[in-house]
Amino acid sequence: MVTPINQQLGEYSAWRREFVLRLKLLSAWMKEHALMDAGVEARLLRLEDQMRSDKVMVAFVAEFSRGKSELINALFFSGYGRRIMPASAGRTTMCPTEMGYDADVPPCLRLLPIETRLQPQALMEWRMVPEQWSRVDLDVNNPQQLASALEMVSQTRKVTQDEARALGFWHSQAPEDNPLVDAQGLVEVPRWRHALINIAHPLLKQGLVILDTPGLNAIGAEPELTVSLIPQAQAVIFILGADTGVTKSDLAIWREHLISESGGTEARLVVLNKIDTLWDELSTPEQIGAQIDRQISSTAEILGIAADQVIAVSAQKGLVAKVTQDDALLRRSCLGQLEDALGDGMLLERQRILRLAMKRGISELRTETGRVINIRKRDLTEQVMELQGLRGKNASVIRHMRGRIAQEQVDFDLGGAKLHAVRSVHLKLLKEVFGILGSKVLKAEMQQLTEALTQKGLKLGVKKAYGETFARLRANFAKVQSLTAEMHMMLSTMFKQLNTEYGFSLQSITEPDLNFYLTDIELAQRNHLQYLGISNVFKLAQPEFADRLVRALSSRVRTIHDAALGEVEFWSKSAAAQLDAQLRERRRTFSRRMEAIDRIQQAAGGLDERIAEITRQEAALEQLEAKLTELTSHLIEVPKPAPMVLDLELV
Ligand SMILES: Nc1nc2c(ncn2[C@@H]2O[C@H](COP(=O)(O)OP(=O)(O)O)[C@@H](O)[C@H]2O)c(=O)[nH]1
Ligand SMILES: [Mg+2]
Repeated sequence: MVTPINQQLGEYSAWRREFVLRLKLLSAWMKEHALMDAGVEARLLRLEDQMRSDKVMVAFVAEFSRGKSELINALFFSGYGRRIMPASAGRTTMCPTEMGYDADVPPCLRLLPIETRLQPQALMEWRMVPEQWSRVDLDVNNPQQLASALEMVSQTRKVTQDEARALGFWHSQAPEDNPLVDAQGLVEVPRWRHALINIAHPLLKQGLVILDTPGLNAIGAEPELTVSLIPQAQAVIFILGADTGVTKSDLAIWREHLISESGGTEARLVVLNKIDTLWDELSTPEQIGAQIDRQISSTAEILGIAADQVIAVSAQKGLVAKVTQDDALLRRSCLGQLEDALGDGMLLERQRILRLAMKRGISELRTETGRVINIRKRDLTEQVMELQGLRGKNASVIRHMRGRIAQEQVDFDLGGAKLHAVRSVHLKLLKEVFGILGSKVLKAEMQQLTEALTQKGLKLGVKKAYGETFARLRANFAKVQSLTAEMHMMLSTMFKQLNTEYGFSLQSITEPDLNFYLTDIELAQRNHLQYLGISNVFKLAQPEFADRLVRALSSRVRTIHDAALGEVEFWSKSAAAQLDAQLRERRRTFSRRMEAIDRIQQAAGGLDERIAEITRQEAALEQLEAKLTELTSHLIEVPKPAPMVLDLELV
C-alpha cells in the first residue's frame, strides 16, 4: 500500500536519482570532448555527492507514552503489516533511536552502552568507533524477528543513585524530575545510550532518517540531542496526547526543543495524538468533532500557536487502518493530514533548497566551460588569420614566422615563473585559513569555554561565557573572510594581467560566501543558550555535564568549520583549474601552429587544407556549445518525475 508521504518521498528520491543520472551523462560528454578539467570535475562530483547523500531527518520529540513510536509505525512502517518500533504500554523506547540506511553496513541494530556517558567523547565521536557498539543482526525478511530485536531499545538497568548521577539521570537540585527509587535504593536507567537501526526499507534507502526520542528525562540526560541533533533535523514533530492534555513535562519539552526564533527552514509540526480516546459511541460525530476542536484550540492556546498548526490524529487507528486496509478508519484517524503537512513542509522545502544549489552550481559550470570553448574558438580564428597571411609567401617568410612562434612560446614560458610566485602566496594564505578554522584553535577555544562554565557561581554568566566564545568564533570567520578577500584580489589582479599580456580570458570566480556557515554557528549558540536558559542551567554545577555539553558543541562547530574549509578549498581549486586549463589550451595552440607551419613548409598545398580543417573545427565547436547549453538546461530545469509506485519489498 502506498501512502501519500511514502509517495512524496518516492518522488523526491526519483527526482534526485534522475538528476544524478543526468550529471553522469554531462560528465561523460565533457570527458569525451576534453572539456573536463580538475575544477569542473571537482564541481560535478560535489554536486553529485550533494544530490546523492541528501538526508532528510524527521525527529519525533515528546514526553514518553505520547505515541511517538506508534506514529512512526503508522507513518512509515505500515507496509510490514505489524508494529516494528515497540509501542505498547510498559515497552516504551528508553534511548534515542535513529533509523536510516547505510549500504556499507549489513542490516543491524547497533547499541551504544549507557556507560559511555562516563567518558568524555561526544555522541558524534562514538559513531566513529563501531567496536564500542553492541551489534544485533536484523533479519529484514522476518518482521517478527525485526520487531523483537528492536525491543532492545526498551531495555533498562538498575543502578545506585550515585551511578545514576554520574550517568546524568539524577540531579539533587531538581528532585521532582528524578526517577523513582525502589525498595533496595536502586533506580532504573536506560541500558543503552543511543541506538542506530540500519535497514534497507525503501524510504530509508532514499535518505530518510528517523529519530525517535525517549521522554523528557532521557532527553535531558543527553544534551547533545537538544543542542545538536534535534535542531539539525529537517522536521521536528512534537506530540501530545488527547488523553493527557498538555502536561508540565510536555511544556518543558516544547520550550526546550520546539520554540525557537531561529527562523530556520525546518518544519515543526504539533500533533495531538490519540484522538480515538475521545471517540465515544454515545456521542454524535458532531459532538466528538466539537470536543476535538475544543482540545485543539486549548492546546494551541497553551503553546502559543495558531489552532491550525495543531494536527489531531490517532496513530494507533491509523496504523490499524493501514494494515487492515480500512479506508473509513484511515480517514477517521486523520493521519493523511499529518502526511500532507509533512510532505509540504519538509520535502518541498528540501527540494527547493537542493534545486537552488544545483542551479547555481550548474550555471557556474556552464560559464566556466563556455569560456574554454570560447578560447578554443578564438585561437582557431587567430590561426586562420595567421595562415592566410602566409598565402603566396616564400620559404624565408615562412621560416621567419616559425621563428616568431617559437619566440612567443619562450616568452610565454618565462611568464610562467611569475605565476609560480602568485601561487605560492595563494597557498600560504590558504594554509592560514586552514589554521584559523583548524582543530587546534577550536580545541583551545572549547577548553576556555569549559573553564568559564565550570566556575563557581556562574549562573548569571552563562550567556556571557557563550557570548565571548562565540564572538571569537565569529571573529575567526571574519579573519577567514578577509583572507579569502585578499586571495580573491590577488587572483583577480593576476588574471587581469594575464588577460592583457597573453590574451587570456580568465574571469575571477565569485569569492566564497561564508555567511551560511556563520548562520549555522549562530544557530548553535542559540540552541545552547535556549537549552541552558530554560531549566538546565543548574546542571552546570556538575563538571561532567559542562564537559559533555561543550564536547557536543565542539563536534558541531567542527562540522561547520570543515564545511566552510571545503568551500574555500573548492573555490581556490576552481580558480587554479581555470588557469591551468587556459595554460594548457595555449600550449596546445602553440604546438598546433608550429605543426601547421611545418606542414606548409613541406608541401605547398598544405595551406588551404589546413584552413579548411580549421573551419571544420570551428563548426564542431559551435555544435559543442549548443550541446553544452542543451545538457545544462536539462539540469537546471529537471522536470518533476512521474509518481513512482514504491515497492515495499524488504530487500
Ligand atoms: N488510544 C491510543 N493509544 C495510542 C495511540 N498511539 C499510541 N498509543 C498508545 O500509547 C502508548 C505509548 O505509545 P508509544 O508509541 O510507545 O509512545 P512513545 O513513548 O511516545 O514512543 C502505547 O500503549 C500505545 O499503544 C493512539 O493513537 N491512540
Ligand atoms: Mg517510543
